[in-house]
Amino acid sequence: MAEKLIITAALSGAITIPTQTPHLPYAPEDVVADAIACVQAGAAAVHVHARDPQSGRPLSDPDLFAPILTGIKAGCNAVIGITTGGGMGMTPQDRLRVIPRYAPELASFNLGSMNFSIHPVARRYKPESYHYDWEQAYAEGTKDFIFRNTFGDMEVYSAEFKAHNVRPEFEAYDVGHLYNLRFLAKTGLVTPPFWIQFVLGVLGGLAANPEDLIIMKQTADRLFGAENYRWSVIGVGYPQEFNMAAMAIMLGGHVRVGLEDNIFVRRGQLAKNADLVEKVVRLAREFEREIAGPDEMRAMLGLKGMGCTRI
Ligand code: KMH
Ligand code: ZN
Repeated sequence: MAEKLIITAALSGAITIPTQTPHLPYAPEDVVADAIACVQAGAAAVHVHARDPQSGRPLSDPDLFAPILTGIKAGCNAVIGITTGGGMGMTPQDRLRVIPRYAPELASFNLGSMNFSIHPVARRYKPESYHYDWEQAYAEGTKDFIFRNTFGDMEVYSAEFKAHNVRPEFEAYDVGHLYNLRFLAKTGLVTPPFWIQFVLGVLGGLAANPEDLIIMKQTADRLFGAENYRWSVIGVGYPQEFNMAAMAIMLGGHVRVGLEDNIFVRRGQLAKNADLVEKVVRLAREFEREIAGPDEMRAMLGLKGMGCTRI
């Protein structure tokens, strides 16, 4: 019997733009409301980015996270994972500031530098149809965006995560990233057991298809040993998000969904965050996979608990 399914809700991210969907939350009260609704729907964890509350532009100012994090803590017992991936235009140093500030239970740790683009999205919209003036340049600008996570950066990140007792959620977009993680482990910078997100479907990384998911899982099994890591999958786009979710449910992995990665619950039907979680819960029921609550996730991953954070 596979262990209980951990569902993470990625609420807003830094890639989806407000013009794509009216349901994208960016004002803190909307992000908090979505987090609570997702936990009620079956999510154990939420993955949090911050944006300008008025325009929805992704920003890295640690102060912007405060009302979101305290609101989520007050409203539900979700495991809160904070991004250190940030968004376009943010330096690795900017992105890391949330770690000493909040010392969360969990934070993303991206495993390599890469192209990371949504520029094809920009082609779908006429210049006059954007809701905010930053969106077109942001989306088009990703064509030349290098998502920087060098070995030097990862060394600094490893030390900072350790210093503040933050559990890394390793984000692996390609097979090479798993080798990078093995290198970090070999040099003693990080220690198993690992919690890894296979991020599939980003333009610049592997695709969200069954073959690539299996390659990631087989490579991780070989490099780390199946007993030394747990995996979850992000399928970017629709229907990839749910195709990958179904595979993870079958294969004993875990699932992340949310408007950060996909905006549709059915073809052509825009979703709220909780709709995406509900759909995964329905799929899991069909496969008789039980859902883990936040405290069950804490026990499974050995997380330190909200009481040990600065939230
Ligand atoms: N936007 C996702 C594809 C992070 O926040 O560190 C990857 C992500 C990275 O969630
Ligand atoms: Zn993210």
